[in-house]
Amino acid sequence: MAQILGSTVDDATAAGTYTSVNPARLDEVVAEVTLADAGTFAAACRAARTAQRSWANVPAPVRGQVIANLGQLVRANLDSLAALVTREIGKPATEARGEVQEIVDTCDFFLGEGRRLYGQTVPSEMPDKQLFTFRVPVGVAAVITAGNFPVAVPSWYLVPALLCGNAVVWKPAEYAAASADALAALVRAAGVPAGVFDVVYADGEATYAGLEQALTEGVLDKVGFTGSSAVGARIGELCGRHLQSPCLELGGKNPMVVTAAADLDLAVTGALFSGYGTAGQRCTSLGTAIVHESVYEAFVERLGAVLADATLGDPTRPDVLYGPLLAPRFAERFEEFLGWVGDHHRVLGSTGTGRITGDNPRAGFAGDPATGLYYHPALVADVRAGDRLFTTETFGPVVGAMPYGHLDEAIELANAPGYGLSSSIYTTDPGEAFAFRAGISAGMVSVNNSTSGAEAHLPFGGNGRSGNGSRQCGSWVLDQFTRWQAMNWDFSGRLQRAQMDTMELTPDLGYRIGDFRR
Ligand code: UN1
Repeated sequence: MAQILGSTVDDATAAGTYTSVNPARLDEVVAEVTLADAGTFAAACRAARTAQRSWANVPAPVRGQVIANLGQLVRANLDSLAALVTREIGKPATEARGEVQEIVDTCDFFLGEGRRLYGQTVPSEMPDKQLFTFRVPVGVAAVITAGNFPVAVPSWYLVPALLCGNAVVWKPAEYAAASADALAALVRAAGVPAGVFDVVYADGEATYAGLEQALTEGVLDKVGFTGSSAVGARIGELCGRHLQSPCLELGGKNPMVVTAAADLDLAVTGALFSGYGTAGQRCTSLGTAIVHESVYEAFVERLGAVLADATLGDPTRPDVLYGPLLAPRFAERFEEFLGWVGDHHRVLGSTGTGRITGDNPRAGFAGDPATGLYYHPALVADVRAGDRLFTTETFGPVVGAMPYGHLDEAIELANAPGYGLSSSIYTTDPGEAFAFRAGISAGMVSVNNSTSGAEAHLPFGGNGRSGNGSRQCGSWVLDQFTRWQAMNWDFSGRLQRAQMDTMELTPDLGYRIGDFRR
């Protein structure tokens, strides 16, 4: 069991403790975490402010080498970090390895950015004057992340933020503290100097108060947040009052449209993974399958059948579709979501609903369900546009299904909940695929692929209730962690006034070429 301190700040004040347990074996404690208070969070930002200046002076290619070191260290520790992720949040072993690989991919992309981080030379409208642009680090970034991707999603912030010359204060999810602590150790081992990167463990309210204090003191320049739409809105409001635009990656009610022209087996396989992989606890997880009426019954029946057949259970086994829910609070919330199932719905996909127990068993369960937070999957057919199950993100192994008649109607339904993170369409008709792409409000669109499956070098982010339009990953995230600085340098030896002392060449705008038609 790991003992984790709330912060490395000298005068850190404790504000309670959190016990992180293995959700597959609730009696196994993974870490005891001391939580920090708001003042400690602000102190960490203050210390980061001091350290940031010298980090920004380290040449970008050298910072890129630190990112290369991190990628190398993560690759060398892939097995143990993935095993820890499985142990702490119950993510199946194969998916946990994929998650760690995502950090390596992120490092692979950004290590080269240290040798680019391009600015531009821009022509001036005046002679003997040159214009330039430079990318300047924003300063101190506070990064607040969820625990469903306890190491990959944080790396999407930490890696580019550090590469660009920022200092980072990271507030991970308490229920994934041991995984965060392991990643933090690798970041330090990669050569990030002390003070440039700090980790603060705190609960939600202390974090919010700490953000407010740091913003008021002027020691925090950027907030990155991955989590719920409700908390994202609070953070956005707080940052807005301090004239800052946070990078917000929020929830999703990600639609999958299955048209009459779809390869139905492929669509069913995609729905199974995107709806129930990671126990439906990705922000890119499938929310509602919107299926053409001509194939609706066949889709529901096939998805229900493969779901009923899937192996659930011990996440260390190689072939499980999903293991336990992340932590007790997610199990409680999932039970609430199940309360939204109404009389007009049909529930398919398992031998029961709710928590899997000896009395409420799941056929073919791998292991002993009594030890962990295991839940039956639910495919809820016949959801309607007014249902809460349709309008609201349900983090957990539940997917809704509804029929549609015309593609326009499907697109309208897909946009209706007001989120806009990910989406998917299954069709063999390119016209339908492009019509969907143009009509859907989501930041990400998959064609003949699941709603999950972002890659580290493609922009990731949402609109509406899914975010404020910010994008992570690839070169797009550089705009989150740098600001453009424009420079003009006049070497003419005289004052040249822009727009007024500009050279003019006299045109003859009345000139016409004549009529050559005869
Ligand atoms: C998240 O759930 O916050 O595409 C991120 C995916 C993963 C990332 C999910 N690569 O589902």
